[in-house]
Amino acid sequence: MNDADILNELIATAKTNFSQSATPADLENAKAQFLGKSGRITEFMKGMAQLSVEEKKSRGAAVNLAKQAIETALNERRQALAKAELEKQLKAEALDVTLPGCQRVQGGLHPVSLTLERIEDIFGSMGFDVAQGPEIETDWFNFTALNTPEDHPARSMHDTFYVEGGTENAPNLLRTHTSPMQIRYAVQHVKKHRALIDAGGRMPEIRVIAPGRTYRVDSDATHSPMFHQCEGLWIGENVSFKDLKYVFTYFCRTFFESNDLVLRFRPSFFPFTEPSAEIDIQFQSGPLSGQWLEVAGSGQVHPNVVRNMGLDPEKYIGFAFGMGPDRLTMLRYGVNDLRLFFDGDIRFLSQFQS
Ligand code: 2U9
Repeated sequence: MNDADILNELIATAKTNFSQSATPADLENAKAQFLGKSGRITEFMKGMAQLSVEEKKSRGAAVNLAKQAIETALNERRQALAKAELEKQLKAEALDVTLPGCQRVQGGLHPVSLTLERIEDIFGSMGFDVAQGPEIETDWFNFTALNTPEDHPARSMHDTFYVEGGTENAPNLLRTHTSPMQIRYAVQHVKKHRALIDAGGRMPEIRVIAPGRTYRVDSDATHSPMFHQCEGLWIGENVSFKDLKYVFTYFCRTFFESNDLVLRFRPSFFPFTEPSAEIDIQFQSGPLSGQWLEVAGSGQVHPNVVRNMGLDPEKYIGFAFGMGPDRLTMLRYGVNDLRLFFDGDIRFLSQFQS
């Protein structure tokens, strides 16, 4: 075989080996067999040492051409393998942009919870503490301490859910209002300051709201057996109806974000307050403009109730109010059926995400 044949055969073998290399590592091994230090091209060049200058020139040129041909074949195979690798990777990591997204569903507060937070913030800004307590109450805290007579209709089984526990004369029940929590709070407060009170000192005022769940035997479009209440209490040495009017006006105007909203106090009766008043509000603009809407009950705390807190009603006086956060939520958002709040329909509830 002459030089040309040998070099052509070398090029052909290299091309075959390269095309049979399935991975970049195989390809580099195949390259070493031809272009490496002891590869076949290098070996071929070693045999040129004894040749004449002319022969070296022509043979050298032929070897360089063969070397270039092998390097070209090598680079082509390198590129082909890299391309195949990239395609394999792209296929493995293929992304179908038409698939629906994996969005994380974010929950939100119930509209009544939003109202309760709002009430707590507004009264908190006026120095009211927030008290929470038991939903199963004793007859004493729910009725007796609140000056509710033995024969009051609210105490009947038609109105109140009685539960096991307690005694025949003092049964346990689901609280019908949050007022028992205010009594509990006041009794604790008075206990804490007993020494100061007995010494004739100035007791820090009781200023508290009690938001929470309450229960009555009642169910229709505007009544639910479980409903929310928020009651407030402010007791001190010189707390008057004037303060009630100021506090409640500020609350309503802030809650409904309506600075020209007006209040009306209508005489009423509750066993735990005397005198008592219903509180109506009137918007001056918007869809409810001009109508009088009842939003709360209120009154000066009855002397018997002040006495049940452990205080002298001749010295301590104040006011209380009670409102229904469910109804406030209906008014604020224009909801016309109370039951929507308790059905748990996500299409309704998701409209209140803030
Ligand atoms: C103490 C003393 C007195 C709280 C009061 C009302 C009037 C009242 C209703 C409004 C809407 C209940 O949810 S509702 O139906 N509440 O009319 N509540 S005065 O009186 C108290 C509370 C605690 C120690």
